[in-house]
Amino acid sequence: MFVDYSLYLVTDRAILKGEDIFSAVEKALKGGVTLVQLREKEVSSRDFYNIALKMKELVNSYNVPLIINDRLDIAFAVDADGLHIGQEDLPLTVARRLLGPSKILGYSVSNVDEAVFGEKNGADYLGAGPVYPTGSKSDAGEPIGIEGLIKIKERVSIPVVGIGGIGVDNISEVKRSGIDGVSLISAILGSGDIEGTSRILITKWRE
Ligand code: TZP
Ligand code: MG
Repeated sequence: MFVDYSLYLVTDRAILKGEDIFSAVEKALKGGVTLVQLREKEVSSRDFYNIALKMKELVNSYNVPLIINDRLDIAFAVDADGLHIGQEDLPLTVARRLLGPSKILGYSVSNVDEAVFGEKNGADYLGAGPVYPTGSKSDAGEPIGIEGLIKIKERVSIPVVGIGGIGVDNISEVKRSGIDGVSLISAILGSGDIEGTSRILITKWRE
């Protein structure tokens, strides 16, 4: 499956201040996001399932894949296009074995050792960060900076997506590191104009 990692939206309802998540994601899709990850940290399994089911239909109607954060069961239940896991989630090898070869499997890393491990053990892409300080993840750790991204990119051949503190003002600098895409929460969902900001970001990325 060809996946365009250029502008990868990760959802966070905390930042939406009550705006409906589906209409927010649809604006981002209209603006040009190329991949969407549904990340739900504080809902019941039933609610996560129901949101994921509807989100899958919406996102796929724009020919964009939907990735589920952390929950393999939810990914299976809604036949999502992939799963994204971190260092504290199911072991990567187990997730790959259960998921099968054809679904997209993403893995969060913050250094070269984790990145090399990820590539060897079944990840299709790496989410590397935080690149810059972020207010969207309390336990994100120390920023790795552009230098950290470059080191990771040099050591693996699978796609690398930068995450953490990326927005309109620094997306061009991140692109120059040579990575394959950027993953964002607040710069898109926290902006007053989700569609317009997504369009600016994808335009800058493609410059
Ligand atoms: N993982 C590392 S940083 C981060 C996640 C989920 C949060 C990114 O959010 P923002 O608002 O784009 O900095
Ligand atoms: Mg996780």
